[in-house]
Amino acid sequence: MIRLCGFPVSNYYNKVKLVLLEKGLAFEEEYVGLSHTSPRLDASAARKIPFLDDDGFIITESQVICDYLEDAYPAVPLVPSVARARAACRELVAVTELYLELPARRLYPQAFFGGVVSEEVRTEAARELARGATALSRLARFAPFAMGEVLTLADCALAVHLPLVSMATRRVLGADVLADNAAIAPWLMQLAARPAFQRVATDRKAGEAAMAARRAARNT
Ligand SMILES: N[C@@H](CCC(=O)N[C@@H](CS)C(=O)NCC(=O)O)C(=O)O
Repeated sequence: MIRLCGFPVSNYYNKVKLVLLEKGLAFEEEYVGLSHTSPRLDASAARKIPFLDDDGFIITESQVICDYLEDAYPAVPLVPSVARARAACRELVAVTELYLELPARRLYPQAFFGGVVSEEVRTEAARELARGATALSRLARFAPFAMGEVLTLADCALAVHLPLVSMATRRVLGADVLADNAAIAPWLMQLAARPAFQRVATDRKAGEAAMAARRAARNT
């Protein structure tokens, strides 16, 4: 049995979950939090989530997990079969994660957790995010899917990352770094009609509510 380990508030967890759902694979979810004392987290090489446990084979890093799923369970492919198209699909995911999600992540403490990020961090993040937004416009087609006519791994990754990038930059930098890309909103709306994306959204909302309740209980 495939077990996806982590928690449904994580965008990287949800990227893998979308891939599992869209590939139609049977899997279980195992809640693994980031507590320093969690023995289950020891299974993850860098003590990060998500990680996958496929009958005792443990593998970490969302992109590596998705590549493993593609190799081990090819029946419903989510990466094109032609070498150049395969590379382009993975390039779009890499560019989005390196130059949009990761710099936006530096803003998350202020955007989502009540902290404050320094002017220096904001300036550095803004510079990198501008590079990412330009690269995204060059690489993503959103016609109707991220890579063109068929749904791919890129849709699963971008759909969990881009809304966070927009929200974090709007809240911390005062403007959505992706605002100029008019194709994103209709593409997201179209994906939201798919059962896999609906399930991930529902589970994420439940996870956020549970997290807020735990935080409130700690503060009383
Ligand atoms: N490159 C990793 C990123 C995963 C990641 O950043 N996970 C976060 C939760 S969303 C995490 O485990 N953070 C704990 C930490 O950094 O110690 C992947 O693609 O799986």
